[in-house]
Amino acid sequence: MKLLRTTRGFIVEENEIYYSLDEGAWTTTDWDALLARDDLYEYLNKALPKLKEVHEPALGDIEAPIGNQEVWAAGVTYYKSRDARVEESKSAGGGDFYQRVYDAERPELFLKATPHRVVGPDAPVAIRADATWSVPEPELALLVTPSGKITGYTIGNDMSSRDIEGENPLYLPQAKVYDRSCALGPAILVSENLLPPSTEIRLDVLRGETTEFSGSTTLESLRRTPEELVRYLYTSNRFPAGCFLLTGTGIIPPDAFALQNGDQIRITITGIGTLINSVG
Ligand code: DO4
Ligand code: MG
Repeated sequence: MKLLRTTRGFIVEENEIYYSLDEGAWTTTDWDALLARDDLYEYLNKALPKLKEVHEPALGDIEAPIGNQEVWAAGVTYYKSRDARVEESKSAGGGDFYQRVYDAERPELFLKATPHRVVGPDAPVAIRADATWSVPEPELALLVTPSGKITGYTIGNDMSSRDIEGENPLYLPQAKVYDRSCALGPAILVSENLLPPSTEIRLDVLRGETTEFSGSTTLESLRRTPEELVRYLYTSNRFPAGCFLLTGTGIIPPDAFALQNGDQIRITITGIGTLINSVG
């Protein structure tokens, strides 16, 4: 079952049939209250037979599935990310840190975005004005409730300025956090089950008619479990509205590749959907 936030209200999708959460006893206009529920799956399942069927929402009506949640991100959780970072930061003397964090028990976690820095599907993500080497990072995003329960999954794009990050690891917040540096959506897959290791994450970057880059990975290559990442994030740290946690990238375009304005970024995760954003 999927949950969508649209300009016309909140929508539940089950087997490609769409239902409005805006009718009758199940009316809800409070996205934060919905996302904070530990029983989100049971709640929507119970609501479903009583909801009114509606048309599939148009792409332009779908908003980022975020209210007042912070977006956090894990880093260096795939060996491909580790290898790329070791390489990019070698001359700055930072290479060793990436190898060490990949092997360590404690993961790398950083604050990626506050809600106003997040865009939804079909909206442009940005390249930082002073960056020369920017890439998309296609990542599985967890929806985590205030109590620390993972109740859903969506798609995240952790836009990154690799030249800034590579110059000095201490520049990471500047390389990662700026206006429109994060995309989320289109839907939240609400599920009681963990996603299977075979779940594929796929990235395609189109430049005009040409596919400039394509790559894929699966959750099998994710070195950390979602629960382990949440446990560290929630240690001595409260999230009154819950949060989204991006789980890291396992797809790294070759060093010669840099995003340009006008590129289209398509990120597909099995069972969730495709998040499409242009750069601009
Ligand atoms: O430490 C750099 C950031 C790593 C990251 O964002 C990732 O691996 O996805
Ligand atoms: Mg990342």
